[in-house]
Amino acid sequence: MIPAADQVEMYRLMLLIRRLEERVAEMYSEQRIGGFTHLYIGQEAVAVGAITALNHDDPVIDTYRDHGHFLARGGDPRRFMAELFGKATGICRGKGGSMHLADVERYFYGGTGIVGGSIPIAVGLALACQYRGDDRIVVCFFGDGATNQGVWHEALNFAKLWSLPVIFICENNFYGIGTDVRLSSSLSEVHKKASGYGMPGFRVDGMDVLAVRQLCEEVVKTVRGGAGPVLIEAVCYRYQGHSMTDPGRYRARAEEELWRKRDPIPRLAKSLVGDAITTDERLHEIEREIEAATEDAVAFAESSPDPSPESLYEDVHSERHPGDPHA
Ligand SMILES: Cc1ncc(C[n+]2csc(CCOP(=O)(O)OP(=O)(O)O)c2C)c(N)n1
Ligand SMILES: [Mg+2]
Repeated sequence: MIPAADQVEMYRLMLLIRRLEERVAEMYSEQRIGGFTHLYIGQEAVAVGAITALNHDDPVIDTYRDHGHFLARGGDPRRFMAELFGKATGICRGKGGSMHLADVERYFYGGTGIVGGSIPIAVGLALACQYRGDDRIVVCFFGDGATNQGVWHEALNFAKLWSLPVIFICENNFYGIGTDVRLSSSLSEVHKKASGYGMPGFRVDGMDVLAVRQLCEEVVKTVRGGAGPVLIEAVCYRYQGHSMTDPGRYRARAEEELWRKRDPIPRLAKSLVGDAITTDERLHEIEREIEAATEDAVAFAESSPDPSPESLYEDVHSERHPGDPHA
């Protein structure tokens, strides 16, 4: 049984991601946010269920669809919004933007625009954990499209061969931009690909945060215990287009409506109240707190300074982060 306080916190995190991203969509339409932006709306249960099953210092690494994971990891909403606005107060001083949120102090090694690009880096992080003999494990998030990249196969092969402490989490939302997974992948049930590398593969309902958390807790235990890597396929759906500029005409409206009925947020609210874990009043209070935090994040971003022209020459080469044993 997942502790009551954890369940309420998972509700808060999913709602925080949802509300902040709704504001991101508005701000993007008003051209206050530039560049590419990929919304995570619909998939919140995967990031929240998985990341809350980890220790705070287990490294997490991600794709360009990284808002949800950054926030689930405890990232600051103000510095999140400021980063998207390209402001100096952003988590990467306004130089990363939506696709490259990174927060090394929270062991969040960030997003990348390269499909599959973070997967070998995750394996490197896991090799570092093993080499140092600490008991940390790495979690790597990616989409169904990434599992057809050559680098994915090399990384999984190496991870198994060296029995590395890494959990690969594929968020199978059935599309890579506009391409149906059945048209791009020889095996559209991604978890079955694990058998090609002799590692366990699991499939979970990625619209059910409690199911994701439950499975991840079990898998985290075995991986931390030294059993080697695992692949999890979380079946989910993104409600919006691939990015802010994609109207998503390749999907049937009926399909979209079907998935919206499985929305993880009201689903958890229902069980929280139904199982007397919390009250409707408390959930409304959380909603109000999140609305205030969202407005505060936008106001902070708006009133923050742009990066100075001189700062272009800063952060070009990485420096060791004192608190980061992986640096
Ligand atoms: C190496 C590489 N090839 C192609 C692209 C263009 N591209 C960007 S996103 C994307 C689709 C990826 O889909 P998926 O992995 O399923 O992730 P999702 O967007 O569904 O979260 C592609 C092909 C890229 N960014 N990098
Ligand atoms: Mg996809």
